[in-house]
Amino acid sequence: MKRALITGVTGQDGMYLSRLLLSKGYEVYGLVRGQNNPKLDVIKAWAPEVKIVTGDLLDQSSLLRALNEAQPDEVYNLGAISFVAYSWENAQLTSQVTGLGVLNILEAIRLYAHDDPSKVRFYQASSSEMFGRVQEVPQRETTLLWPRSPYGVAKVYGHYMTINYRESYGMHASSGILFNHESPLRGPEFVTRKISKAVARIALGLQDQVSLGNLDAKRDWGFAGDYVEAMWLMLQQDEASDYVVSTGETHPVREYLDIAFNHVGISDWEKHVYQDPQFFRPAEVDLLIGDSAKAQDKLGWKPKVSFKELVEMMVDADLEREKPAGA
Ligand code: GDR
Repeated sequence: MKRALITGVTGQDGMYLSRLLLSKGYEVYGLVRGQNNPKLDVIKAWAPEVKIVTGDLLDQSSLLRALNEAQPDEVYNLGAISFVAYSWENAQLTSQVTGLGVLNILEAIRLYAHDDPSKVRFYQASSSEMFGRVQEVPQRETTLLWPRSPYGVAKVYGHYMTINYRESYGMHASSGILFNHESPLRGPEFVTRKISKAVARIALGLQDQVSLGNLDAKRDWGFAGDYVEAMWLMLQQDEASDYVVSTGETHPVREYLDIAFNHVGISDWEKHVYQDPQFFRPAEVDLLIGDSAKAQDKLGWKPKVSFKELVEMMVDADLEREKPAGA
């Protein structure tokens, strides 16, 4: 039986990945931070078989302890401060957790597996946010990185540190450059879930308007359930490497709104949406579109859920959650 340790297990990807690994017969350990973490109950309900270990990406000795307890064959580093907008307000903390946290876990693995650092396979959650002011369209593994947010800068650090540990110590360390990926488990601070939740509530007569930022920003949005498969596939390869994971399609926020509102029978949705300067960012990533040819060729991976299916899945889940009890 293989063993895996997941950091960020209480997040969207951690939840999908834990179920995927459990379905493949893994013994799954999830690293959870803090005292009385409110998300603990969520992961326990979602996947009760996951064994919880406590630790913090900022505390290297806690990571060593977690590794000793889990004795993993595979480590998936999904833990991070992941909300880009927040990273301008908390740039140092984001740099520490999202950036330095990667070094802490890599170094902990190197110390733990000192006889053979390649025996623990490592996945780093890198991000399309690293492409920022894009230098090439579509973006691929070799595209020059130009991050446009403190979050993006921290992810670049983690990305290169992963490559550095692979090259310096022969670690089986792979970096997945994942474009935006969403699901009904997405946090409500991200634009897709913010919209799906608002649309459901507007359809149910529970609210009338939603305030948003830049509606012209474009993203390459896929389904998180598809993307965690790519993570797993990366660690099953003989050689570690870096892979872009994306759908190859880009859509403006406006189009997401259009599909979501039309799904609940509202076509004149503009009257329900207003733009609020507080949701605009100091610097924007305007056009993200990924070329996942390498992942498709080498991993045999491809996205299954279309953009329209994704939007409708999220709206349907929020309609279910928001409908009055007994309805
Ligand atoms: P992103 O996701 O920053 O791409 O990072 P987010 O959903 O927050 O923003 C996407 C785009 O939508 C625009 N936008 C708004 N965004 C939010 N959150 N709220 C709004 O009201 C709003 N209005 C418009 C934003 O300006 C932006 O252009 C996500 C995260 O999951 C990262 O952790 C991950 O690395 C990347 O995706 C890939």
